[in-house]
Amino acid sequence: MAVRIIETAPYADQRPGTSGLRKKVSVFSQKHYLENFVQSIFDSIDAPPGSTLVLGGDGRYYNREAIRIIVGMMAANGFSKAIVGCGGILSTPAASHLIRKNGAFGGIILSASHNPGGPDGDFGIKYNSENGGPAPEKLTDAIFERSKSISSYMIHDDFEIDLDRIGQSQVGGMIVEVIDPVSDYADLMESLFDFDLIRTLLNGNFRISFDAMHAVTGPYAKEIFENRLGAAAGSVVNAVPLIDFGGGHPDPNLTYAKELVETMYGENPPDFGAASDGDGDRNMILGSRFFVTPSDSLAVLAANAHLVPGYRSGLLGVARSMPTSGAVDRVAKALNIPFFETPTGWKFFGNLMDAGRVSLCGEESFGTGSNHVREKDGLWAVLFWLNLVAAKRLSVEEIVKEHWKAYGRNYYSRHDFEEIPLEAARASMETVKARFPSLPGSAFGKYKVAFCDDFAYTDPIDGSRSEYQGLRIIFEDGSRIVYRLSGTGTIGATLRIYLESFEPDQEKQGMDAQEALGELISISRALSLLEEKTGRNTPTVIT
Ligand code: VG1
Ligand code: CO
Repeated sequence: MAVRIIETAPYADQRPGTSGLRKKVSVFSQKHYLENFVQSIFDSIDAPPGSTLVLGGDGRYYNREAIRIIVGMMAANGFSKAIVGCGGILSTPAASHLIRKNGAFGGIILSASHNPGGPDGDFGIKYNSENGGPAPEKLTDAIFERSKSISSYMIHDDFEIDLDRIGQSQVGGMIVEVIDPVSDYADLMESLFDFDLIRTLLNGNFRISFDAMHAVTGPYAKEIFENRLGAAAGSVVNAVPLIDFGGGHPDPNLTYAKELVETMYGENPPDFGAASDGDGDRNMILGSRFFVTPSDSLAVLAANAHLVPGYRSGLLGVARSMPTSGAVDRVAKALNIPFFETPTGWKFFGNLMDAGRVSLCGEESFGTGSNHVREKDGLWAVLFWLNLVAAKRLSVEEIVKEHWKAYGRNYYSRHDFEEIPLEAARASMETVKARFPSLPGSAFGKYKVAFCDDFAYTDPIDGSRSEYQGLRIIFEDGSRIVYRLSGTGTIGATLRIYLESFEPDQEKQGMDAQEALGELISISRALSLLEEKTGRNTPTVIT
């Protein structure tokens, strides 16, 4: 009998964070660690016998081994089919699409997103539900509860599968279907955007550079930009997914996407630059010597969506996470469409999309997406921008400046303080919170506090409540300081301070963001006693 029941003991630390369980590879390689979590998922989701799951990951170290284990556990747990990306590869948005397209019960995505990979890096696992989106908190809480009492798991451990060959095989009573990870996703993109128009743009003098950062988007970007859209060979760089991402940190921002930034700010830069993260759900957009903040990007996409075939009939509504700048709020107002402010993390957008309340969503953390899937989508955002550039016949910089002129500019920046001892990070947060009763009405230079709170959210669709989602201080002129502890880091705590001010006057929209936000930055440090509590004053990463 190849199905075995293995005895195990619980681990206490399997609480999923902002998007799934993320830990060091050394943690995941502990005995039964992955198996415990996978069995906890299966015990919590209540999949009827004969269900299908989609399975794939971003190709990082331990991806293949984990897929083999999960296939064996699926077969032993009574699933009838596993749809697996060839080579174990599936970007997060492609997995979301496959779950929806195949009517699967759900999917398991192996990724730690933008966190570094390799034997000393991070690994992660996330369960997505049948709508293609990250499991809601109710389910992740149940998985965590289960993980604390688990005593055995089931696995089929005697089978052969060839992950690198497209086709079907049998594991016990289950079919394993290895599929091309790219084609369905590329077809979906082709159905949303004007590929002919973009092709004309790319066949002219317009040059693009897409940096896949040796992560999952390489094969997708090659197929879409070079094969289907005719971009010059070599437009996609670092296109081969590597288990350690080439030693890099696959996080598309100005700090970690250094190579792309050098290209775009160097001599004779391409007209358009973009990058994505480890699992393909984030995006960074650059013009020649010009950076688009993700919050502005969301606002620009919303304001111009009617120029793109997939959104020609207008948007149902838009949503942004609380720390994301208010740029999109004004677009929603101008378009007279519903607007929602949710906690951080994509899972909160899913209910709104399923209920037909929003079409476009975004986060300040380089995440943008729409109701075409239930995850944020890096390549989708890049194609959206290319479609806009082609339709408007303007450069990236011109499009953004035109937007600021019409709607005003939100100066915006996020300061991350990584690897702080948890206690110190909490002390700094508590310092801010303790001031709340006395803050409203008090002035700091030109900034007068209008309102402050610890952000909480009641889901308008299912009524579920999420609390402690970040401390926000809102000033009378609409400027904001937000403090939040990250839910995705794997070492100590990461304290994020988000800063934002609004500038309607076109004459004053040309400043450097750090300069424009200078006073707010000082206030943010003072209110949190940051240096005293954490010993830090200089952020590890500024975006
Ligand atoms: C971060 C971002 C958040 C994003 C999350 C997952 O979370 O701030 O906006 O949704 O990563 O992104 P946190 O809790 O560390 O701030 V990804 O690309 O990992 O799926
Ligand atoms: Co990601």
